[in-house]
Amino acid sequence: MENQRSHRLVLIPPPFQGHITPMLHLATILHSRGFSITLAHPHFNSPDPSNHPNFTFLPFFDGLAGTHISSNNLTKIVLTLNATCASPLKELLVGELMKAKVKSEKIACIIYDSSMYFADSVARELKLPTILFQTTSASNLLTYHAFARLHSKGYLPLRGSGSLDLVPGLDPLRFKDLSVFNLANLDGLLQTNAKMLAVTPSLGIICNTVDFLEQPFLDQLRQLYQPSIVNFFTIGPLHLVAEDSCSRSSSLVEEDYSCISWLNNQPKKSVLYVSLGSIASWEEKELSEVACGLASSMQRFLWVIRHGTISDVSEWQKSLPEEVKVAIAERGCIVKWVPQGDVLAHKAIGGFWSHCGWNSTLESLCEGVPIMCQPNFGDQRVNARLLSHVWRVGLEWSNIIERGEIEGAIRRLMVSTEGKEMSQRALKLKQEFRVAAIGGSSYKALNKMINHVLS
Ligand code: BUP
Repeated sequence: MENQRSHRLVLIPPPFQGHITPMLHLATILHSRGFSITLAHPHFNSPDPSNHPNFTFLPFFDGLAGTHISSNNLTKIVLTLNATCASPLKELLVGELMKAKVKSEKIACIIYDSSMYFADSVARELKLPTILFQTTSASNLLTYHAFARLHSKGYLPLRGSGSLDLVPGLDPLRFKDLSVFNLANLDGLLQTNAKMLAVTPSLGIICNTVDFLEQPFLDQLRQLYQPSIVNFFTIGPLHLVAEDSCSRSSSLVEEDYSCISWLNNQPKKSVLYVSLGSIASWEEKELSEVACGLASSMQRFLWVIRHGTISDVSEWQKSLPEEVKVAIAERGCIVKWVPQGDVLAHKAIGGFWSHCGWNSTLESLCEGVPIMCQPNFGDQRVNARLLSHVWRVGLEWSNIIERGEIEGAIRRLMVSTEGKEMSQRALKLKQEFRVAAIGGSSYKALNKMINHVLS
């Protein structure tokens, strides 16, 4: 293994929590398997190097200073990164190649996030092998391929109700399940999509998914990419595969562990964990409806209201009806950011009201926690469809942010037979994930990938 330390991998994440987290898990796994690791990352929204003393962190210029990340400007950020970062990255890699020569090291591979597609041609210019890292599900990647077809047939923009047989096994997909539905920046998305799908990484694609979970979709992907890409390394869920490798925090925000003490005092499977992830959030009026719905559901709840969601959370709480304040004090815990892995693994958690980001989806299923689906944008809607219709561990409901609707959905998830059946199915998946990660398909795919990089 020590000999392998002379092989360095350069990993390139974009500045989004949902992409940085799995890439750091991947880095942790590969470091534990003997590689030296460099994280070459945009300056903006970057991870804290002190949490990962074994890795070298090298920031590069990105043109994003002062940007606020929201679901509305993600495509613009991706376009900016791809227009701005090629030269800074090239300069950085040339420097790394020189250092490697002095240290008798070899840069074995560049592993770039799919949204940092510019990195492929930079690496190619420097004659470095590449792997593309796909952080979304295989099924979602199939929908991205379908967008170009829809566009060429004049289907886009998609508006109104309707459905399409787009991905066998996941059909029909309703218009509203697709990230191109009702989209303001459709041209931007199609542009990034086309470029992302056109790259041909020389060593293959890593997918943060698992064979048993997405086999029919992975088969379709393999067919679609032949003959230009033959290697799909399905080595997920990365957080589970990384568990034995002394995984450290990858959060861009400080985690509040007080919620774990609070959970320790709650009965088994009694708490609903509520979070819309790192980007989406509720407006103040919606927060009040959520608070009222949570209160009248009579369930215990742990609720993430991220910093900056509203200007003053304690002032807002004071404005709530008296019985809701009492419910929050007696049965609720509100925090700004949680250690989500620890929360979902806690025995007190019985359900997750989630935006269905892919990381959150995998993290929840790996702990056998069923999901009340609240997808917002991007791949989240396809993930919600998978959860509710394919694996049947996710509750599809009206998604109307009104207290009565919310109360009804929470009760369905937490106390009804329907919810209990979802919970049982989720617990079965939990076991299957462990088999895949510990010696099973994901472990084998990881070995295959490592051999491929070293050969
Ligand atoms: Br909120 C929150 N703690 O309090 P997704 C999130 N996370 O650790 P995204 C915390 O952020 P998309 C918190 O565990 C997950 O790994 C969470 O990633 C962590 O959603 C990550 O679930 C969030 O993929 O949107 O990034 O919000 O990926 O769909 O663009």
